[in-house]
Amino acid sequence: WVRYSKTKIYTNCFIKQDGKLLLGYKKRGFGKDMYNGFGGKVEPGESVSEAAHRELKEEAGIEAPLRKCGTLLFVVDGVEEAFHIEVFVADEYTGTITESDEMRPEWFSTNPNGEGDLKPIPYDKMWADDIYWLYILLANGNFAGRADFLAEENTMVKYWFGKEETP
Ligand code: 6OG
Repeated sequence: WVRYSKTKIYTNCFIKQDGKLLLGYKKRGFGKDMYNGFGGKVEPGESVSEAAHRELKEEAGIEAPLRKCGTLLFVVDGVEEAFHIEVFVADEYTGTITESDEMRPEWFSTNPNGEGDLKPIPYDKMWADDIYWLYILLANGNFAGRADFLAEENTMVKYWFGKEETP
């Protein structure tokens, strides 16, 4: 394990509305064939919030009044840089949800049994950390967490996640 080095900052955005959660099926690159929120690297010269809005537009074709709700730090065995991810959420959006080269958007039910045509949130096809904080996001809470992942594997060897207490 690299004990200290640099962090790279990413965004991850979720849209929730009326018992539904919008996720994207990642078609290529990092996290391929898994579902996640919409996001990516913060580019030089832009703020984290600007990056979040840009990535949501690029990957899902929509705009939304995003609110920052969580901070995650991941260290991967053998990878020098740690991943710092700022998580955003919105309860509404404007525009037409559009598939991109990178992501295929899909609605899921927040009900564990699904609802009508909608399947429940596919935790088995998501990063292993998501199940520990997504329920806090869905309940409008804020959270922070960290995890150590094995190299090129969706396996956490050590982790901690928590709901932020409001002062
Ligand atoms: P691009 O490389 O496609 O951005 N990401 C993670 N999200 C979760 N939930 N868990 C992880 O555990 C993650 N590692 C990375 C950040 C990658 C996108 O994937 C997210 C970005 O939204 C390891 O530009």
